[in-house]
Amino acid sequence: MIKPITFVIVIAAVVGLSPSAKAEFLVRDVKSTGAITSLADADALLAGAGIASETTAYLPFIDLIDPDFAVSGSFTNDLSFPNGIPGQNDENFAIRATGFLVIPTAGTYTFGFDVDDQARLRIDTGNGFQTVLDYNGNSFLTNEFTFLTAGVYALDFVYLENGGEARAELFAAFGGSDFQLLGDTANGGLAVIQGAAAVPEPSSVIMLGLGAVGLIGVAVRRRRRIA
Ligand SMILES: [Ca+2]
Ligand SMILES: [Ca+2]
Ligand SMILES: [Ca+2]
Repeated sequence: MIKPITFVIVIAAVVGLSPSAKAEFLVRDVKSTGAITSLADADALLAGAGIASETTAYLPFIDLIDPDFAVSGSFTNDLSFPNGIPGQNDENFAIRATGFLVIPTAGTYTFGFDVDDQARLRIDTGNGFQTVLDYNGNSFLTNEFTFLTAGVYALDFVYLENGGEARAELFAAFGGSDFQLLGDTANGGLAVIQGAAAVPEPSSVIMLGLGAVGLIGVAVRRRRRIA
């Protein structure tokens, strides 16, 4: 059980936190030596089958295009796929984007993607990853997902491009708000952070009465202690 003095430490950690340092997705972008046409193909590629090249980057949100062949989609903050080759219509590649989603308020959120070609979103609420969005033939797909407590939840997003245009967008809405890109906190989007593996169980944090900002402070403080 954390003693009351810990509150002081947590608040101090929040004050010293640089929000931009860890507020991002980790994105691995892998090009295949052969055609990939399904999420199963993408999974196999990301697991190591037929890798032609790859690049890993930290990105603030998933609003990605191939600038050489794309329609922007629902959001226009477009970033380039990290492993894309300038001047070339890139084909047959997949990305995995990971991070920890900060849910400030318990409740039902609506998640969505706008992609060309396919994607899948999974979230771990503590009992293993659950599929939230799974490509079903529609490039724009939404689905509701309920969090019983506020907290920090591992997120796993897989996307693939077979041919033609390439676009990946990942967003959510809550409480009647408009969709905002995950990670785009400047525009009201949910925060996505890295390195939250040492975060205590959300229920214990809620018990302490800490909000989302306090939770990030706990995560950073714990990681520093481990490091
Ligand atoms: Ca876009
Ligand atoms: Ca393409
Ligand atoms: Ca395509």
